[in-house]
Amino acid sequence: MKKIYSSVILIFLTLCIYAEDGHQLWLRNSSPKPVNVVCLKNSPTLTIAKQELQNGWMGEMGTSVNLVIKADKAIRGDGFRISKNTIQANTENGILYGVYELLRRQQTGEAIQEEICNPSYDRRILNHWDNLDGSIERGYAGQSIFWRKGSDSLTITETDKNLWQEYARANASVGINGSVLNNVNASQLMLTNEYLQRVKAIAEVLRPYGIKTYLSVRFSSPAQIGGLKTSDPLNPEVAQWWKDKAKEIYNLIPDFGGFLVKANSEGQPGPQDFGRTHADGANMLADAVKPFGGIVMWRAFVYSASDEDRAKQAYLEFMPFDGQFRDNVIIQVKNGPIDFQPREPFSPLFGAMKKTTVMPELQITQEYLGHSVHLAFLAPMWEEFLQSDTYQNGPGTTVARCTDGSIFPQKYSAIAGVANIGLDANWCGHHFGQSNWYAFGRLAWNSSMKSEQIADEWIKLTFGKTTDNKDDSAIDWNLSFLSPVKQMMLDSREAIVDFMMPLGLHHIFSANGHYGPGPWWAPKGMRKDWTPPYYHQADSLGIGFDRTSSGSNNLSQYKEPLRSEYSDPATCPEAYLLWFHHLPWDYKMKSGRTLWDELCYHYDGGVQQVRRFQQVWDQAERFVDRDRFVHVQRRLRDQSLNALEWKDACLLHFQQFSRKSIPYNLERPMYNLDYLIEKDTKRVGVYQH
Ligand code: BDP
Repeated sequence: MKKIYSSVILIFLTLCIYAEDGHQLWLRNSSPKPVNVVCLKNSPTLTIAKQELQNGWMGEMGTSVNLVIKADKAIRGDGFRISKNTIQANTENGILYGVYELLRRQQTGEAIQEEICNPSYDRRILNHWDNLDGSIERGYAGQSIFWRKGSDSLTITETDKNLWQEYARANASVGINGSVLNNVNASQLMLTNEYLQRVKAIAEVLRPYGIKTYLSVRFSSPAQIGGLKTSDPLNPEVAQWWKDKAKEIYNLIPDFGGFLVKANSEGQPGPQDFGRTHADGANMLADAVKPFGGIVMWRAFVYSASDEDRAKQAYLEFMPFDGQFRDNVIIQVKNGPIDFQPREPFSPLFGAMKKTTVMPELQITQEYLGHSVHLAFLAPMWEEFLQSDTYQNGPGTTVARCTDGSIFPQKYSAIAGVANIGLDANWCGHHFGQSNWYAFGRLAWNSSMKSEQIADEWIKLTFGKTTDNKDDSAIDWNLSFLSPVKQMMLDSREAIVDFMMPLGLHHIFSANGHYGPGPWWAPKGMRKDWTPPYYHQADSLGIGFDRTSSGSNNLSQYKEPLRSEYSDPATCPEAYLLWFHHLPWDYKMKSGRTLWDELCYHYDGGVQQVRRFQQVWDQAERFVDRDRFVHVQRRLRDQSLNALEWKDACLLHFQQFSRKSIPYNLERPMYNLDYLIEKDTKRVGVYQH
């Protein structure tokens, strides 16, 4: 009997070890070869660098690798010089990044010749929207890895520390060097000593991996936890409270990065509550952290319940203060002027604020792109954004160059991504969600990287074989797995745009969870700019938001030649057509079709595309372990059904205005509109696994 038990346990343990839950992300070194690492200095970071080389070396057996810290003007910040057997850097972090780069190239088979790799942005930061009770705002991968509910919520366990270490390692491997540990809708409790003690413990685990810790702060903290009567930024006692708080934090965490602030936005407190400005608020906090080298990231995600076009509001509110912020304030601007939609033009603030440091904020978690259900590789969206030309200083003034310090003099450069990380074994809910964490890090390091290269690397590292393998099976793998899966990833975001919000449509999701369609959603008394009809403006004449000079004139905030190009529907890119124009249903598109027909083709095309993704994935079965295969297969089925709902809901809703038929060669609607409206009212906020 005993024997049977022990064999059962053995089988169970074996299964646990080999169960492929995706927890290892893109870090899967197998059978390393011996290597001799030479490094004259010692430190926790360098020890990690050495261990990583020893645990993952796939270069020539017995090579001696030199890790050299030596100042070199051609190497910037945490950059490094790499060759087959030497990594040189100015900093220890640079050595660590060089090690990860070398190992990545060995695993993916990329050439290694001597070259310098410098980071595009100095600060490459994840924003966690994690609440202190362990829940995550817009998180679709389980609870927080930093915070939890319950009586033991502040106890620090070995399990916590191990997880934080794995997290830190994954970040460092792609060059991420900062983490904001809590939600921008911040709790005042964050700054109480008991929570700061936990921050200190987290910071200690992240530090050797080169990651600085930052916190989101609630502007009303002085009154809420400091016993003051006000939180007015111009009140000396308030300013002193923040100075003391900064001192307390830096005593615990000497390399603390600074504060992130959401102020006077969506009900959060801010300086305007006291008749003060964004500059007053941000500068007061900046002065508090300045003596310690800290920064303040002040968000420009603001829009009031006025009649002004929401797409214009951040610009209107922030431009008057250009040049009035301290040099350690960075204005953090979402990529688009509205809110992380599947496609938006860049926010007009990029390049326009010439005397203020501006940083992009991207959303890695897929709040508006299908949560952790949809397969959406976001690098193409970020590439499109970073390479958008603002023309602010003539042609070639891309968003990337406006923000990375190459055009405007700025003390800091930074980029942030709202994390998609939670306690799920695979970290991101969807195995392919990991590719977005990876892509954010890679683009933050090198903003000119191409999506294709990022996808290529990620697939090889996550699902791949080692490069030694040049036999038939490797050729088969490249042709039958790598190529089609890469193409699927590259097409995935456009497919989502097509079945959700093609041709420049935006913000037509249902407010019930931000997952399904809701073009009809406009409850009585609701703020207009929270309802889809405000954005699509469908009526008997046509569809789209007029942002030209005959409408809201949002286009006046963009520089020539964009302004003129986008003002004319004939020259406006069709991808942004309904973002900037309200056009008749029978407007002639470039394809020769009417606008209505074109809309139908896009919606249908998106649905068909997801079905093709299912085919691609099903054919990939023999190359993927069972667990990950089935997991992705199931999610693609759900995505397919969801895509169909989007198509039917939007076309049937808009058809009430267009009064035109869906082209007869396209698949007919499968759902009744009533059914979809009813279903939406019952939708739960977060996808349940
Ligand atoms: C919106 C999210 C909301 C965030 C807000 C923000 O729905 O949960 O708090 O962005 O960025 O898109 O502050």
